[in-house]
Amino acid sequence: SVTIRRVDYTPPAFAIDKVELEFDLAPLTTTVTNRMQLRRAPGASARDLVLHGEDLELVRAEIDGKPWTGVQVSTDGLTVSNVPEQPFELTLVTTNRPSANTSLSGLYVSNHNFFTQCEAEGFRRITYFLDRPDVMTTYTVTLRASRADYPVLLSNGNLVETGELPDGRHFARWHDPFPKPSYLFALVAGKLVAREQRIRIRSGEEKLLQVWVEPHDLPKTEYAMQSLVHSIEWDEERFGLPLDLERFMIVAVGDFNMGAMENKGLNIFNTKYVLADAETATDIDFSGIEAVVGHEYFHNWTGNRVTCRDWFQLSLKEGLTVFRDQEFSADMAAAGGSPEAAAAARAARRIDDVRGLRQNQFAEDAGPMAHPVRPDSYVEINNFYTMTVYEKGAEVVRMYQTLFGRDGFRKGMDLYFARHDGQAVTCDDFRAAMADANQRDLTQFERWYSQAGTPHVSATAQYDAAARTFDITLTQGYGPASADAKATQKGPLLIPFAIGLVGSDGKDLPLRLAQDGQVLAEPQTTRVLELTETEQTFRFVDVAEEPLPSLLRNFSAPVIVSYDYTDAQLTFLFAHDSDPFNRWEAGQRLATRALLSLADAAARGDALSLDPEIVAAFGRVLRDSTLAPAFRELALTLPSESYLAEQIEEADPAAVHAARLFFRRALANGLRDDLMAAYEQNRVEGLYEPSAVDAGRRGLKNVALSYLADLDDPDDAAELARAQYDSADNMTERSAALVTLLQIGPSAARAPLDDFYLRFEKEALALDKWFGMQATRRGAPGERVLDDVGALMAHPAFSLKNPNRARALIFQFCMGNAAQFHATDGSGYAFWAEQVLALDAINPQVASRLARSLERWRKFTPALREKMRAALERVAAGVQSKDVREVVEKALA
Ligand code: B3K
Ligand code: ZN
Repeated sequence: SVTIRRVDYTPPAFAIDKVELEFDLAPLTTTVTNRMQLRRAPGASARDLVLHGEDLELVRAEIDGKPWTGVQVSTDGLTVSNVPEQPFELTLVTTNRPSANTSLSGLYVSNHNFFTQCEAEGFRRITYFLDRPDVMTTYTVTLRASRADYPVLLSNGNLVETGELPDGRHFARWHDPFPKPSYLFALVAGKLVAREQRIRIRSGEEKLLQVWVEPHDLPKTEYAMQSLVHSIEWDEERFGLPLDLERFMIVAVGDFNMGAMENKGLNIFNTKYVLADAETATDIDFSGIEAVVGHEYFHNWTGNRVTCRDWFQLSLKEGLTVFRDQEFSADMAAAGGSPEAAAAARAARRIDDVRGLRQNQFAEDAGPMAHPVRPDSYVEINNFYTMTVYEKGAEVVRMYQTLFGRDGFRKGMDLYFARHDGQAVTCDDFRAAMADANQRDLTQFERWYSQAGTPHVSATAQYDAAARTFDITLTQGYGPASADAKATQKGPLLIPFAIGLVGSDGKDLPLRLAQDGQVLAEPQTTRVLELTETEQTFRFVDVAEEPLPSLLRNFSAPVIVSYDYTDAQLTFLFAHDSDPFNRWEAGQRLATRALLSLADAAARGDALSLDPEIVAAFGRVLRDSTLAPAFRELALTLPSESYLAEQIEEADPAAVHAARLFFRRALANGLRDDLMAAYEQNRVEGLYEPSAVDAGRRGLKNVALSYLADLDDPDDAAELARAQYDSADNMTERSAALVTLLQIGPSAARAPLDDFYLRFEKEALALDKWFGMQATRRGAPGERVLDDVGALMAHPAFSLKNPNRARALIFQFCMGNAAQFHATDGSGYAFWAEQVLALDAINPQVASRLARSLERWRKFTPALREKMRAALERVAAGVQSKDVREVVEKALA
C-alpha cells in the first residue's frame, strides 16, 4: 500500500473556475454529467490533466464540446492527455451504481432514498475530479429523478429552478455561491419531509432552516431544530460569525458511517444525532444532538469558509470545531442558572470531555496508531479522523484561549478570518493568526502539532517556612511510545500549567509569583504558569503556611501530571478544591490508585481490601448537597476498566474487572443509606425536559441505583429498578432501569427486555440500545456474554450493513465490555476477527474502526497477547481494504 507524506505536498496543476453537475438519478445506475471550466494553475506547465476517480464507468469525454479521445482510465483515476494551453471546458459523462454501494462513501441508497458522503475522498466515486481540498470552485447542480419516488431533490446552496420532465420525472437546480472543495458537495433525493423555521439574524436578513426526515420521524425533530437555532445565535454572539446562505438544511439518514457531515448548507446527519423525543432518546442522546448540530453548523466557518489545504491539516478544522462545540455545549448547559449552577454545569461538561480524551486519546497516543495532531503520513486518510486530530486537537486550540484569554482568542479568530476567508490553509496559518493578533512568538507552540505521544509533567514542591516561599518544580517529558512516535518527540513544549495553592482551611491562598516583582491589585487564586523548559522552578512568595498544590486546574493542557500526593491529601482536595475539575480529579486519583493496587492483588490471587477512609471520602461528596448532582454523578463514576488497564504495564482485564467490582461493592455496602437517599432525593417530577439540571439529577439517581444493584443483597435495587422501568415516561429512566436489571442478572431482566423490544420494535435508535445493553452486560463469573451476542447476530432485526446496528452490538461488545471481550479462551478475539473480515467486505471504514479495538494488544498478559496476535494475523491474511490493512499492519509491526 502507498504511504502519502505531508512533505510531498505540491499545489494543484489545474484550477477549476466552476463546475456544473447533472445527475440522472436511478438506484441501479446513475448517470453524472460533469462540465468543468479548467485552466492551468499559474506557473504550471503539465500537458496532462490527472483526475481522481473510483468505481466509475466512463461514457464520454469532450473538450470544448468535441469528443476527446486522449483519455486513459485507471483504477484510481483518469488521465486526459494534451489538454489545451488556454482555459477549456471538459465534459465527462460517467455512471455509478448507488444501490450496490455498501461502503456509504460517494452516492448511495438508504431506505430507498439517495444520499452522498464525500469527505474525505468520496466525491471521486461520483465523478472524475480534482478531489482534493485545495481545489475550490462553485457548483451548479441539476438533479433529475422520478417525481413519485423522489419528490424531494436537494443539494448545496440556493434553489434556483424546479420543473417537470417527461415520463414522470422532475428536476431541481441548485447553485452554491461559495467556492468549496469537493468534499463538501452533497445531494439528497427521496421521500422526505421537513420541519421548517424562519429566523432573522443580526443583519436583519431572514433565513430558512429545515430539518429533513422520513415522514414518520417528523415529531422527533424539535430538539435538533432548537439546537440549530441556538447554534446560529451562539456563533454570532461569541465569534461574530453569521449564517451566510439563504437557507440551511439538515437531513437525517439511517445508514451513515459516522455522526454527521458539514456539507455546505446541506448537513447530512446520522439519525442518531437528529431524532429525539422523551420516549426514545436519553439525556445523553439529547446532549449529543445539541453538540453535533452545533459542531456541523460551526464548520460552516471553521472548515467550509476557511478549509484545509491538504488532509494532514485536518485538525485545523476538526480540533477547532470540536473546541467550538465544547464551548457551545458548556454555555448552553450554563445558561439561565445561578452563577454557582452555571459553574457546576460548565465543570461537568469539562470533566466529561476530559474523561473521554484520557480514556481514548491517551491510549491512541501510546499505541501503534499514534500520530501528531497534524500527522506526517497516512495510507488511508479515513483512518485519521481520530481522537488525536479531534479531541487532542481541541485541547491544543483551547490552550490558545488559556494563554490569551477569551478576548485574545477572539482577536486571533478575527484575524484568521480576515486573512483566510475563502482559502484552503494550514495549521501554521491558524497559529500565525493567534500569534500575530496577540503579539506573541508561538514558534515553540508548533510542537503541539508535530509531536506524537502524551506529555508527562512531574511536579515536586518545597515550602520554606522561614522565607515564606513555595517552590514548585515542573519537569516535562514523554512516556514509552512507538518508534515512529518517539521520532517526532524533539523538544519541550509550551505548556500552560494552571495552579492554585490550597490552605489548611481548604481555601485558596492568594498567589504571588516571585518573578512578578510587584503585588497584584487583585491577588489571583489560580495562576497559569508557562512551562517552556524541560525543567523549570516557579517560586511563590508571601506564602503564609505550607499549602497543598492544586495542579493543572481545569485540565489546562493535555498532559499527564504526577505528584506525590498522600491519600489524605487527595481526600482533602476531594473535599475542598475550589477548582471543580481538580476536585473531581482528586477523587479519580484516589480511586485509581486504590483500584490499581486492588487489580494487582487480584492478579496475584490475594485477598482484596479497601481503606474505609476512601469509602468515607466518596460518601462525603455523595452527601454534599451544595454540589450539583451532575458533579456528584461524575465524582461517583469510577475510571473505566479500559482506562485502568491502560495504566498497567501488563494488563489482566479479569483482575481489573474484579478490582473495580470489589471497589463498587465496597462503596455500595458502605454507603447504602446515602445511596438510597440520593436515589429518593433526585427523582425528577413533572414533564420530561432534557435540561442540564434535570439530566444531572437523573444521572445521580441512576448512578446510585446502579451501585445499589451491587449490594450483597440487590433485592431492593431490583424492586426499585422494576418500578422505575414500569413507571418511566422517558428513555433515560427506562433504559437506566433495564441496564440495572441486566447488571443484577439476565433473569431479572428477561421480562422488561422483552417488553422493551415490543415497545420499540419500529424505533431503530431505541432498538440499537436494546442490542447495546445486552452486549455490554456484565455477566456472572464463568458466563459468556458472547453467546448472547452470537444469538443476537442472528436476530431478524440485526444487520451488518447498518453501521448503527453493527456498532450497537459488535463494537459495544468489543470496545465496551472489556472483561468479556478479553475472555481467557480467546473467543472474543476470534469473534472480532470474523466480524472485521465480514465488515471489510461491506464497508471498509466501519471495519477499520472495529479493527482498532485490538491495537493495544501488546499491553496485555502474555497469554492474551498471543491470542490477540493470532487474531490480528488472521485479519491481516484475509483483509481486502487498505483501511483495515493499515490498522492491522501497524498493530503487528
Ligand atoms: N467532517 C466529518 C467527518 C468525515 C469523516 C470521513 N471519514 C464530520 C465532522 O467532523 O464534523
Ligand atoms: Zn468536524
